[in-house]
Amino acid sequence: MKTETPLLDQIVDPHDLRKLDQSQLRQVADELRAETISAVSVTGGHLGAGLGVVELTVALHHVFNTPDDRLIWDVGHQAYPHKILTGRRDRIRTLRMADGLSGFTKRAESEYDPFGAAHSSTSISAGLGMAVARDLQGGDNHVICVIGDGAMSAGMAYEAMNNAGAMHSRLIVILNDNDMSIAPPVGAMSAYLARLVSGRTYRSLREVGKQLAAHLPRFFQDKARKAEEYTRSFFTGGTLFEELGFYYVGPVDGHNLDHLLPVLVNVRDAGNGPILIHVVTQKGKGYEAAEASADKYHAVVKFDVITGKQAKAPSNAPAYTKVFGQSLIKEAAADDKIVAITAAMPSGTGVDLFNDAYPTRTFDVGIAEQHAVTFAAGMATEGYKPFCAIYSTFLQRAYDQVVHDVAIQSLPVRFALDRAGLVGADGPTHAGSFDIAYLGCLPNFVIMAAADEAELVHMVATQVAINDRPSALRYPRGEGVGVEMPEVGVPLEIGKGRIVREGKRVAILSLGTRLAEALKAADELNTFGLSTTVADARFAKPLDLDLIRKLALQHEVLITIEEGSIGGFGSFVLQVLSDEGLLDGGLKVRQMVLPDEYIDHDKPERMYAKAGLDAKGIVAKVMSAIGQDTKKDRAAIAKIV
Ligand SMILES: Cc1ncc(C[n+]2csc(CCOP(=O)(O)OP(=O)(O)O)c2C)c(N)n1
Repeated sequence: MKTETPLLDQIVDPHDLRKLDQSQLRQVADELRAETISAVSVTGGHLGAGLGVVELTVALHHVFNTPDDRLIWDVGHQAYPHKILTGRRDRIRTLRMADGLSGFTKRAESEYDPFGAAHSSTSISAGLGMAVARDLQGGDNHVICVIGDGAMSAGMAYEAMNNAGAMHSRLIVILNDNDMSIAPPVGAMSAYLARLVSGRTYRSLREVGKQLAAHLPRFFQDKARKAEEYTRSFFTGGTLFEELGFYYVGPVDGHNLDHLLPVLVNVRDAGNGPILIHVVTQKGKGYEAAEASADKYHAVVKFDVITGKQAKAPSNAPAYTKVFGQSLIKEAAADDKIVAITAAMPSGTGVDLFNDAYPTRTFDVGIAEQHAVTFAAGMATEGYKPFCAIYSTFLQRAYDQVVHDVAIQSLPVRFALDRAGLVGADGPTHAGSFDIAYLGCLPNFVIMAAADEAELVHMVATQVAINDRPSALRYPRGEGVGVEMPEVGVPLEIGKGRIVREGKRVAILSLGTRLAEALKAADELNTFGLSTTVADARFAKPLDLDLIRKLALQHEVLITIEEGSIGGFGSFVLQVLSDEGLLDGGLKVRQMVLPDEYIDHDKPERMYAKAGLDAKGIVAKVMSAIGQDTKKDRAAIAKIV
C-alpha cells in the first residue's frame, strides 16, 4: 500500500516504525534505500553493504523492541540505514565528516548501537556476552547479531559459535549472506554457504514455522512434532551450524519482507538456545551502479546519483598501496620465492596487482589475520619469502601470532603495514597508531617507515633481502609526495638513517612521512634564525645509533616525530639517549607523537594538525623548547600554513 506522503518522514525512531502496518513497510524500505543512496552520494562511505540490508533493517526494527532488544551489526559498515531509522537521519549527511556521525556503529553515538564495531567478526562474541549477562540478571530481552558471510570467515566467529552452542542462552544470529566480502569471498565456508543456498528454494513461512516448532513450549511442541519431523528430514541443511549447537533456519530471501517478517516473528517467539537465520541478500541491491560494479560499491567517494560516477580526487602522485604492489611485482620477477598474502583485502593492500601478475603466488586467506600471519610463518619455514600485507590496525588482531609464531622463531615474514598513521574518515578504529609501539618492543624485529613513495620502493627491496628475521614496513593511506621514482629498489643498509638537510642548532629526526612537514618546519625555523638539521631515521628498529649520537651532540634541541602512538620511535630514541648519558649535557629533547587519546574521524591533514604533528606544531615545539615563544613569535607561528 503506497501512500503519497513519505513514510520515512514520520519515523524519528523505531517506535514510529513499529506503529506502521506491515503492509506499509515495503514503502518504508524503498524510501530508506533512496535516502541511503542520497546521503552517501554526498558523504562518500560504505554503500553496497547498507543497500543489501535495507529490508532486513526495517524488518528487525519492526519485529524487535530495539533498543531494549540488542541489535549488533558486525563491522558496522552496513549500519547507515539503521542510523537513519534510529534517530540519526537529521545528521546522516555528516557521516564520516568532522564532528559528524561515525561510519560504523558507536556506543557513544546512540543507545541503538549497543556495541561499537569496525573490525569484523566480533558480533557473536559480544552478543553472547550480552545474552549471558541478561540471563544472569533474569532479563528477557532479545539479542540479535547480524554478521556477513565475509565476517564469518574469521576464527573469532567460530570461537563464539562454539561457545554459544554449549551455553543454551537465547541468542539470534543472522547470517547476512550476500556472497561477497570486499572482494569475492574465499574459502570452504563460502562454498558451503553457496551449497546451502543453491538448488533449494527459499523456505516458505509455513515450513519455517514447522521447523521452529521444536523451540516452542512443550504443549505446542507435541502438536507440531510430526510436521516438524517431516520438514526437518526434508530440509536437512545448515548441518555445520547445527553441529555447533545452533538451530539453523533458512535460507530466507532477505529482500522479501513477506518472507522475512514472519520468520523473524517466529524466531522471536521461539524458545531457548542459539538460532541462526541464514538470510540471502544482494550487496548493492536496488542501485544499478552498485549492483553492476565489481565490488558492489563496497566503499565509494562522493558520486552522482543519476550516473553513479564517482568523484575522483585529482593527484599526480601514485598511491602508496599501488607503489607497494608494483614494487613487489618487480622484486618477484627476480625471486620466485616471493609470495603475497592478504586477509580479504586484495585491493586495499595492492595485493590484487600482485595477483594479476602472479596468481599462483598470491593467497587471500579471508578475514583471518591471525591465520594469515601463522600461514606466512609456515611458508617462511620452507624457504619462501612471504609478504603479509595487512593494514596496521588489522594486524593488532594477530599480535600473538606475530610474537609467538614469527618473532620468537625469528622467521623472515615480511609485514607490509598499509594505512599506518591516521586514516581520516574511517576514524580511530582504523587508525594505524600502535604498530611501532607493539612491534618495536619485540627483540630482533626490523621496522621501517617510508618517508615517501621512492623510499617505499627501496624498503620493499630491503625486506626481500632480510632473510633471517621478521621485518615490518609501514606507509600511510593515500598518495605519495610526487618524488622521482627509482627504476628498481636498492636494499638499504639495515639500521641506517640519512641526513636530509644539515643545520646547526636544532635537529629534527623524523620517522615516516612527516618528513615533508619537518622540512617545511626547518624552512620556517631558519626564518627565526634557527639553523635546523633534518634527518630521516628510516628505521625504528634497529636504531641508527651513530646518527642519534651525532644529532644529540651537535645540536641544542632534538625533536623526534612519527605518525604513531606514545611508546614508539620517540621512546626508543629517548632510551638510547638516557642509556648513553646523552641527556646529561642539557640536550633539549622533545618527542612528537600522536596524543594519548583516540582521535575522531576528520580529514587526515586536520587530524595531524590537531595532533600538532605538522610544520606549525614542530616550530611551536622547538620554540617552546628553547624558550623562544614570546607573543610575537607565537603570532608568527600562527601564520604558518
Ligand atoms: C579484522 C578486519 N579485517 C578486515 C576488515 C576490512 N573489511 C571491512 S568490511 C569487509 C568485508 C566484510 O564482508 P561481509 O562480512 O560479507 O560484509 P558485506 O560487506 O559483504 O556486507 C572487510 C574485509 C575489517 N573490517 N576487520
